[in-house]
Amino acid sequence: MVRAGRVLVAVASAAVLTGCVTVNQQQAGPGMMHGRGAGVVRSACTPTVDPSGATVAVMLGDGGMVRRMHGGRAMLRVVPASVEAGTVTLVARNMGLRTHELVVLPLAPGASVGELPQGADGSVDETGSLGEASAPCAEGAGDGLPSGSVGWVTLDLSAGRYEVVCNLPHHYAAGMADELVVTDGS
Ligand SMILES: [Cu+2]
Repeated sequence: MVRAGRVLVAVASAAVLTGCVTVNQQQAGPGMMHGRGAGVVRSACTPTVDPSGATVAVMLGDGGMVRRMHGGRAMLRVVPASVEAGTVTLVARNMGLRTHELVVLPLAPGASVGELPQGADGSVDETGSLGEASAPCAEGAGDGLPSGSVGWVTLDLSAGRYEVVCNLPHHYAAGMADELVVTDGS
């Protein structure tokens, strides 16, 4: 099992500035890796996490920025895929070009990710949702995470299997779902 602390460190180091400022990456010159203060090249937003809990990074992508890695398909990846029960902060980072979101749904025994029925609007039933991250540079629900933005949600998860999805129209069918396993830690 991967300790959540490492993920937390990674997330924290990737977001060294406070506030929520998205800077055009094209403004970054060759010195961007060395500069301090100047040349901010990413959405600078520090998720609020409980250091005593687990942190799960959720990468949201689509045919834009992840084309090489995933053939241009929409995708959602949860890392680590397993954490201990208790406080869990999911930090969603939209690496794609389109707006996405993160919704945590229970995964029924015997069910697999991607099997939920979709309505005529291309979304799945969110009944039983444990929470969502869909507000840029904020915790909880909002209107969606625009390209390059970060959102997060802290939940108290009991042991079980969960399906983390993007429930914007037709994104689930496009492959934006992944499994998160929560263990009892014993
Ligand atoms: Cu999406």
